[in-house]
Amino acid sequence: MPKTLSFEKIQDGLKTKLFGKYLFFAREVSSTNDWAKELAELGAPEGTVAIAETQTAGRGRLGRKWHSPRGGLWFSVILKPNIKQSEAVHLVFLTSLAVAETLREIYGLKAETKWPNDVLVDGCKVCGILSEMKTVGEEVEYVIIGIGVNVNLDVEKEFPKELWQRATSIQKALGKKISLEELFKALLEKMESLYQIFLKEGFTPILEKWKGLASFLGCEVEVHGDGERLEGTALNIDDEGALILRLRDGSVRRVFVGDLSIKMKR
Ligand code: BT5
Repeated sequence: MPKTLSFEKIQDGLKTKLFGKYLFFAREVSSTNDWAKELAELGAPEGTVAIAETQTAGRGRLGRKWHSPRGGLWFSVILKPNIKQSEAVHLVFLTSLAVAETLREIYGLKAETKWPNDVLVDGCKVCGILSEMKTVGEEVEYVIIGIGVNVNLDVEKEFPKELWQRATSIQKALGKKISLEELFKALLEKMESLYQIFLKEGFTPILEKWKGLASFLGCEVEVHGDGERLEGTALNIDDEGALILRLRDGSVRRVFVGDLSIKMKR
């Protein structure tokens, strides 16, 4: 299975109507989120996708580095839903759900969703999502959903040592390489079908499915964010995407941003 992406193969047989109808492909870019933003500013329609074989400046949240060697899927989707700025976080949940469901259905992997923006396999990060948006007042003009999936990658060879315990790849989990193009098309198809549900029925059905794949709920967790470290039990996710945490002293907090690590499984 090659590490290179074939532009013909990522379009061939794609069953979506909206996602990937306009598809931009490059061997190398700085960040597909930056590229998609440029395209959105030029008037690219909803569903436009920018995908690259490698990124030289792939980003995570808070400007953190996202390692993007050849063999992964690094792409960004432009969405223009009629929602408020505070609701844009729903699209991150929708996307991690799409990735987790796809990895389960096609490859039989026990993929899990983790607050706020991860998909885990074997307790390690296999996918990260970065959403960025442009707003006009309270309304969203467009959202860029950036998706990074570690696919045909040798974690120990291609990632720095500090990620060996925290990151995984589909290759590592399955013990073999898979078709990048097939996974990409399946992801777009799943995202599109969940997006239709989201537009018709709102966030509730998405969140319910997401929670069904979130094994950290009910666990002892640690959350780093906004300059503080919180410890407690992850009780729930509310309809604004906030983590509901019961702290050691029994009080309950809603947490909107942060990095969560699981201390003890249920
Ligand atoms: C994320 O940030 O998880 C969002 C990642 C989004 C990447 C996509 S790729 C396409 C699009 N274009 C971009 O430039 N970005 C998006 P965060 O939760 O902040 O996690 C970042 C942290 O994950 C880093 O600080 C590392 O510790 C770790 N990390 C970096 N590269 C990784 C990788 N490939 N796999 C797993 N973990 C990684």
